[in-house]
Amino acid sequence: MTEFCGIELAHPIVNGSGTFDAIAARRAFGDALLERFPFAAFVSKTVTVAPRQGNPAPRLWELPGGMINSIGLPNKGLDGYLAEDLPKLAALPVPLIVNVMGFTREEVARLVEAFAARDEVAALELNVSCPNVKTGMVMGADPGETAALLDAVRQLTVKPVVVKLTPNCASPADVAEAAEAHGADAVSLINTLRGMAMHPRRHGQPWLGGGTGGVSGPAVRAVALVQVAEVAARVSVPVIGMGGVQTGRHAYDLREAGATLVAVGTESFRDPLAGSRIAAELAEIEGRNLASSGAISA
Ligand code: RRO
Repeated sequence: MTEFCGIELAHPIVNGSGTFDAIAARRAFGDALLERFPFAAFVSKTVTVAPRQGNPAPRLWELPGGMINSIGLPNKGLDGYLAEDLPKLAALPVPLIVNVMGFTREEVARLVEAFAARDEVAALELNVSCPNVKTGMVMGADPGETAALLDAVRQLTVKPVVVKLTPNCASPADVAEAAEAHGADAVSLINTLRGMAMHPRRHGQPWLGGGTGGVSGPAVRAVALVQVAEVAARVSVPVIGMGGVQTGRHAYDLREAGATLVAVGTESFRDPLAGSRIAAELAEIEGRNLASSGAISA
């Protein structure tokens, strides 16, 4: 068992928001998905107040070490999510963490208030780090903005509030410290690193419909490791570490750097059951280490 903000989890592996469509997976795999759910908690794709179509295609570019996405937050909006998605996600056999994003503090407050009232929701994750919308400002890039956001929403819920940090700023640790000081119960990192790819045939044009995107996968693992280590050294709230995790060893490294939970993202696109495999590999490594430390006898 792993404890996270008062929530009991079967193991330390969760999904990164937006990287596993549990509703589509349930349609594809039926009840087998519920019997072998790959994550100890499910983090849903970002919800916004208004419905969104997302960015124009193409939305993905494959890299040698991962991919660039420019999805642009397509979702049904708050009302559509509450009516259609929440009942389906509540049927999953693990706690539900709902990821929300607003274009203003008032919008975030509206989302937090709405989910605070829902028993199906175990915790909230504030996405202050999406690289793919042109807001002119990413709330999570600045410690003062992050503090002001938490001041506006913290008192609206007693549920744990996780702040999803961006790697695209001067100091994620400064932002994490501000988040903790203003009431965040946990932080998660890293969201994707801004990147772009040129169109292979159209001179001077980007490939992605959104122009730029977010880089994920093994290419960002070393960046994630250093940022998780720096953030974990600065805050005492739990950290959800993620970025390029493909194996139990990668998850173990992030735990060694200070993460309590580890999220799997891009790897789930290659294998929807990657979460279960990584959880088993991690348990094996940690069990072996415990045995060799003499904490348990062989
Ligand atoms: O939807 C997206 O394009 C997206 C989001 Br909200 C995010 O937080 N991170 C990302 O890489 N893509």
